[in-house]
Parts: sequence; structure tokens; C-alpha cells
Amino acid sequence: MDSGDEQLFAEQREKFGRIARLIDEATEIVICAHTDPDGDALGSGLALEQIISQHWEGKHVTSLLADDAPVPRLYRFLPGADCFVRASDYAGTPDLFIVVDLSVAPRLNRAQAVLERSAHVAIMDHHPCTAPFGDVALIRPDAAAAGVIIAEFGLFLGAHITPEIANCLFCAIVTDTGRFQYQNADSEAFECASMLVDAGASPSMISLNVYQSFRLAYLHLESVVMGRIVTFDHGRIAYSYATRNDLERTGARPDECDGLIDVVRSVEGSEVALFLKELPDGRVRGNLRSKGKHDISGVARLLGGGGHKAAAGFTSEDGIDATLATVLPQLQAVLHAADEGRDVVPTNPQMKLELGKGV
Ligand SMILES: [Mn+2]
Repeated sequence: MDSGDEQLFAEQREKFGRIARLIDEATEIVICAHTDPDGDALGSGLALEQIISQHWEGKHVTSLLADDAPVPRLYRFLPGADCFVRASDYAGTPDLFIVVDLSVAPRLNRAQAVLERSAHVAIMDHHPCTAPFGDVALIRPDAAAAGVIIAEFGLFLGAHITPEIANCLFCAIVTDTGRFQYQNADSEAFECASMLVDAGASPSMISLNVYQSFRLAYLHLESVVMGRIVTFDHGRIAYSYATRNDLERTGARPDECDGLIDVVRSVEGSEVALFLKELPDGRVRGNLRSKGKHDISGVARLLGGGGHKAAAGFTSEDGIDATLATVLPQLQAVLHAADEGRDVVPTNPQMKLELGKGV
């Protein structure tokens, strides 16, 4: 650990202490992660709920879902997943709202109204954020997953990490690191994972549920998306997409599409990957990945989204063709700026690409 790390951990401990004091003083507590929740959002939130319920007596803790949609099928095995309450069904006035795995209030979707009537707010997140809100904002973009921060909060408290908590946190870390394969899979993530396995987490059980339990309908959609992968700019950019019609035809559901970006990013020689999914309301959800040094978060932000250097997303009001025509030149600009040794990435949204038919 170098001195930078020590300072970081001292700052984290100080904020852990302040969050613990907010919990001390609260009775009605809610925990909520971002809209369209992934394994980190769900696993981190559930683990935190269990840590608080167990470590403090007399707290009433509720895990909220930001959306009206149920917990995505792949994550229903998580201990406590059946106890989530939809934010739009929650009528309470919390003493404390703990925001997990996000630090941008609009991404709380329906839970934003609950946030606004909460007395205090704490954030535990790992997304880069320029304008944090809340009474305490613990935001560590260097942490591989929000689950890493929650695991360390458990250790800080001296809480008993049960096998249930360990499974929730292991799921959070394994999914956000792409099975410990992305650039964020650092020694801290492995140390946490090791601690969680010691505490009773089962990597094989989690893997069976998250990575080896796909419905045939989803796999058929994956084959459509795979067959449609196009590379661009000498193979350095790979992209594909799924339309509403593809989902209808195969019977796959929008919440099953999380892994499709990994199919696109697996193309040999590709440096950045883009996957677009047409939502039921006609908007387009975009996922961006960088396999190496390139920072694609600026492209996501330009389109009103956000995320990390190597993994980001956005939602577009345009259709798939128009979104591709906007995003592909931006990705190309990121690569070319890096080629020329420029840090500044051109971000002119007017820049459009004329795409041929069939794209
Ligand atoms: Mn996360």
C-alpha cells in the first residue's frame, strides 16, 4: 500500500464513520440503487440491508427498486431478493436514504421522490461524479464495484459477514468485473472476493445462476446479435444491436440483454465495443466498453449518459440507425485522438456519419 492508498483508506474510514453515525440516528432507513439494476446494484444493496439489520437493533430497513419492473430473473436467487419494495409503492418518510452504486439522482427513477422526502442522504458509489449530493458522499471510482465498498464497510463495522451477505457481495463484484476479467479487476477486488469466499460465498453457485442459466430465447437473441456484429475503423470498433422485433421474435426480454455487450467486445483486435438495444418505448439503450487504454465515458456523457472509463452507457431518444450515426464517429474520434497523442476528445454531437443501408 503506498501513501496515496493510505490517504484514500483514511478518507474512506472517516466517511464510513459518518455514515455509521447517520445510521445510529435513524430508525426508518431505505436503500436504493440505480434504475435498470445489475448484479452490483442488487447485490450491494441487499448486502447493506442485511449488514445494517444485523449490526444495529431496532432499525427498519427497506430495499427499494428504482423501477416498477421486478428484479431481473438472473438475480432472483440473491438472498433477500424477494423482499424488494418498488419505490412507487413505498409511502414512508425515511430518516436516512442510502444511495448505492450511483451518484446521479435522476438515475434513481421512481425512488427520486422518496429521496426528496428523506431527512438525510448517504451515497456509497464507485462511478466518477463531479457533483455529489447528500450529507455524506463516499465515491471511490477506483473501487471495482460498489460491492467492494460495502464489503469494506462491513469489515469497518466489525459486522458478522454471513454466507448470505457474502453471496450478495460476491455476485456484485464478479458481475461488475466481468468475472474478474475487466481492467477494474484489481488486487482489492480479489482480496474482497477471497474474504467473501472465506465467509461462505459460493462462486460456483453464483456462476451457475448468473452465467449458466440462460433461457433458450435469450441464447437465440444472442445468436442474432452475434451474427450482426460489424467492425469498423480497421476492426478497432465493434458494434451490434437488438431491435424490438428481435426481442419479440426470439421471446427474449429486455432485462436479459446485459451480457450482449460482452459478446460484441470479444471480437479479436477490437478496442472499443458498442451494443444498442431498442427499448419497448422505442428509445435506444447503448452500452460502451473499452478493452484497453481508451476512455469511452466522455462519449456516453455526450449522449446524456455516464459511467466509467472502460464501461459506460446512455439512453437515446433516436432510433438505432440515428444513434449509430452519432456514436460511431465519436468512438472513432476517441481512437484517433489517442493515436495522435491528444488528451482532448472531440465531442461535437453534430458530427454525423453517413451509414450505408442495412446498418
Ligand atoms: Mn457498480
